[in-house]
Amino acid sequence: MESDDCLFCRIVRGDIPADVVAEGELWVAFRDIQPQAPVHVLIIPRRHVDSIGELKEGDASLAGELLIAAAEVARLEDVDESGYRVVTNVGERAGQSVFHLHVHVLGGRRMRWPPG
Ligand code: DGP
Repeated sequence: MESDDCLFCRIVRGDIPADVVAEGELWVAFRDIQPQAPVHVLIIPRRHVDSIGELKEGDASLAGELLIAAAEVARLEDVDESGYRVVTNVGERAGQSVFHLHVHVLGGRRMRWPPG
């Protein structure tokens, strides 16, 4: 999908408002509009990537930054000690509905396993 049509690219550009909780050079973190837990933040790369399935060897620093950002968001949202889950869905069958890579950070309640 071209970035002009991509919902999360539009959030990165500021065309669509979002409740931003943190930002880095390569990423933006904002609250999910349909929270599945008391804390539910999405971390997205500023650059359009469909999913982690599209990441290449040269994207290692971006991939690492997204995980480090997840830990930072957990600290900011005060769930770092109580526990939290980091999820990224790849493909429609796995539950991906927005095809711009995003990492979910969920916390503030007990998580079950296996996920549905
Ligand atoms: P996924 O199903 O893994 O692709 O997650 C997409 C998430 O994006 C879903 O939890 C709802 C969230 N979402 C969809 N549209 C918007 C939006 O316009 N703003 C925000 N903040 N979140 C959105």
